Amino acid sequence: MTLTLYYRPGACSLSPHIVARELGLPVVMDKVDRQTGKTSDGTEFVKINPKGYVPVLKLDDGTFLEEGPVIVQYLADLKPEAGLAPRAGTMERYRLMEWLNFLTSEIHKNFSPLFRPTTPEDYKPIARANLEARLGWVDGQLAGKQYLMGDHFTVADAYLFAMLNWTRPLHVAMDRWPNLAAYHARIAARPEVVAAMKVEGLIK
Ligand SMILES: N[C@@H](CCC(=O)N[C@@H](CS)C(=O)NCC(=O)O)C(=O)O
Repeated sequence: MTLTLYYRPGACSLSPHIVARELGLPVVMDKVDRQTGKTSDGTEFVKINPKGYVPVLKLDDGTFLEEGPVIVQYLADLKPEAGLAPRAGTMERYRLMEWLNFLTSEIHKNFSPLFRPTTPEDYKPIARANLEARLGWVDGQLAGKQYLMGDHFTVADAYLFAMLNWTRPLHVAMDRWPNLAAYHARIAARPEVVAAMKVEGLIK
């Protein structure tokens, strides 16, 4: 089975990259060049995903799967025994999807305007306040827990980790949220996370 993950270094595509590595799946990593917008073979990325964003997973049959929260579940379901997502149909799986939906709509999309050069300056403090309120809530949820779902690392943790990496360039100080800061450091130390970060050139 050949899977190809289109990614941009340090973007939310780091989440499925980490998941693939944690699962031991031999996913081919194809970098989308930020300047040219082309993949490694010179294809215009918008021809692959007209929405223009990573991640995209190319499947064995040549079709494409989009949307990070769905891609990570697809990958986890290829190796359910690894436990990166509870079995489909269980209440625990809905709890995971509850996290993924919160992360994508409330965390990810409050980060996005802070990166976009076209965001009006007077909106940025509002987006920042929204983001900080939600990160503060997550900090409370992590009290006494190793990971979002409890003691086990899941695909939701890969997603939140990828986004927490953005706090540094945006000067969102994490030390006011001790559970979240410890959680970020805990995930950063996982061997497959270190390996994924190295492949993307995020650390040496
Ligand atoms: N709804 C999409 C959003 C993905 C997204 O926002 N991707 C960003 C990177 S984190 C992106 O590629 N933005 C366009 C760009 O960087 O040019 C998903 O959840 O996968």
